[in-house]
Amino acid sequence: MTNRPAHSTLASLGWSSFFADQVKVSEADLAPRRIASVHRARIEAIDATGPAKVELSASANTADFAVGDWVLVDPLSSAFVRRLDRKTVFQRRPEVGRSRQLVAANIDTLLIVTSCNADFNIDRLERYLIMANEAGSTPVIVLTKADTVDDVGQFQIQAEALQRDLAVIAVDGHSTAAHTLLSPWCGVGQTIALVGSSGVGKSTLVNSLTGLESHQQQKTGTIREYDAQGRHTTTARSMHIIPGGGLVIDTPGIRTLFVSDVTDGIETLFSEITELAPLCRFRDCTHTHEPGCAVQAAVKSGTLEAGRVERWRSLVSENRDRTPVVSGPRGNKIAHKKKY
Ligand SMILES: Nc1nc2c(ncn2[C@@H]2O[C@H](COP(=O)(O)OP(=O)(O)OP(=O)(O)O)[C@@H](O)[C@H]2O)c(=O)[nH]1
Ligand SMILES: [Mg+2]
Ligand SMILES: [Zn+2]
Repeated sequence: MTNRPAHSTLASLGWSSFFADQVKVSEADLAPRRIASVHRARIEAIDATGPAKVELSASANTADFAVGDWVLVDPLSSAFVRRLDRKTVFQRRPEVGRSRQLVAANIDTLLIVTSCNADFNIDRLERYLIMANEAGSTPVIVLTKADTVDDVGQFQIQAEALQRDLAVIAVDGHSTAAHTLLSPWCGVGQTIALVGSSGVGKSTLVNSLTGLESHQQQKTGTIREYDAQGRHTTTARSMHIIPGGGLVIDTPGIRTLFVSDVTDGIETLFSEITELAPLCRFRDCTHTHEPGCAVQAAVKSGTLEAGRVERWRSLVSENRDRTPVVSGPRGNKIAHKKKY
């Protein structure tokens, strides 16, 4: 976190009216700071002058903060006052019964990173897309290690077919061209976050984007030859300034991403299915065996792939099984309300 934007302003760090509007008149003397890294016992931040402190009380839990959060602090003591509401948040529930883990907040674009090797997996990408849609940020698929395959086009075609209007780019993460390819999402004040399995090249991309000297770079690690799995080199989430504009958040590799707590992220991924549903004869059609089912009709006519419908069904059911049920006066219902 050592680069500084050429003209350092809060806006170049992602500050906007969305956050400014939350500051009350009585809070005008407080200083806004953006969380740049979260550790077990402390958090680090940044403001227009560079790295800045946020002092938490002894009882605070750093797990309540996400990299990318905006907080208000006392400008003299750096004592934490409050966190501002998030514009977007990427979070995941690692296991049923455990609380959700904050991966990154206030991100404009979520870069789902996968490599052109054994890591490339449709089922995995669909899960990332659902959780990215749910986060409220635009997903982009980044195919790394494009330099290691003869035909990157076959990966690109499969990835583009996953969701309507999905941007897919192929890169050699070591090359300076990676910066140019990602520049549409790295405008001044824009925040991108990199997520994906260990070893796909997230930190390698961060280093290419920030252009830092080797001693300041994110550590990168080797992968196993036979299955392309990395060794979980990155262990903490951190935010870095991209010279020329934008901020990038590096995250540790995720072993398995489960779908849970989703309200509309699945519908966005499978929009061609959800758009047909109102045309089915029955309002509660499950699109399996019902007469007058528009989804099954589309499969029969060849305009919709049967595999897509199967994957939609299985992801809907995974979401149902992994989302905690809150009991209320009107009986059990799924926790549907989005809360950032
Ligand atoms: N040939 C090639 N190798 C790459 C590319 N991107 C990353 N690598 C290599 O892949 C390995 C893993 O890269 P990292 O950047 O450490 O991967 P990561 O996604 O940060 O992994 P974790 O921190 O463990 O989650 C390193 O040996 C990199 O040099 C690429 O585009 N092409
Ligand atoms: Mg890494
Ligand atoms: Zn139907």
